[in-house]
Amino acid sequence: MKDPIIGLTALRSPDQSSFHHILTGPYVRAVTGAGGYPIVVPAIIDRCDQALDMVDGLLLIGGGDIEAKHLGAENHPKAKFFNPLRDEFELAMIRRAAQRKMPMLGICRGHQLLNVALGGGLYQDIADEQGSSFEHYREDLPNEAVHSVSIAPDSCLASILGSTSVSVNSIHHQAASEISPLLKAVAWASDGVIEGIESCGNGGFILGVQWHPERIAETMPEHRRLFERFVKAAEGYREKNG
Ligand SMILES: [Mn+2]
Repeated sequence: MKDPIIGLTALRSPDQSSFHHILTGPYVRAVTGAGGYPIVVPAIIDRCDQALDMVDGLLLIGGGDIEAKHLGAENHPKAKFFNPLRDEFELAMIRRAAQRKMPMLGICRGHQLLNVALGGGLYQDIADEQGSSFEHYREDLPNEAVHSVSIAPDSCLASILGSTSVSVNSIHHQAASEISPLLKAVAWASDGVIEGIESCGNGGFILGVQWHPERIAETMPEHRRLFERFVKAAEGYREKNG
């Protein structure tokens, strides 16, 4: 049987003359290592359904900040690396995938976007809007654990990781605020920043993590299990809908 196909939304190159769609290696390795076959889903706004028809699961990767107009707010002065087309495309893809009950995994920006797409809110800057002085933006140590996260014992996330606490990397200055009515907050840093959201009852599987498990999956095997569980959910989706 062929591997479940995982569609990964792409970064778009900051080089505005080339418009490359970029997918970095660690995402490809993490999905492949978990038994999935990764494909790049380019941001073509009027082809969302065509893209979703081709895949068994949707992985929303990391990237720049979401434009605040999607929150009904003004952009915070510290918000950066906007990509308006990607925002619109990913928000539309998430809403359509949710209607199909397609498994989704959101990483960093993808985790925040899952929440926003499904009706939740966003702190545009943790220090200024959430009032935490803990530094979550550690791009100097992208592949290393820099803080711990506590996980709700009754959550899917805890059962996947086999623990109610995990060490994570952290490359973000924004964070989920109010949680979508379709999701639950299930993981927190010690300053209260939400690091995990999920909806995994009734055969569905939506998981968002604020950290970058693809970058530490090889050194900290518990993070590999997030991809394994996601690919398994995609396999179940294909069996049901294929
Ligand atoms: Mn963090």
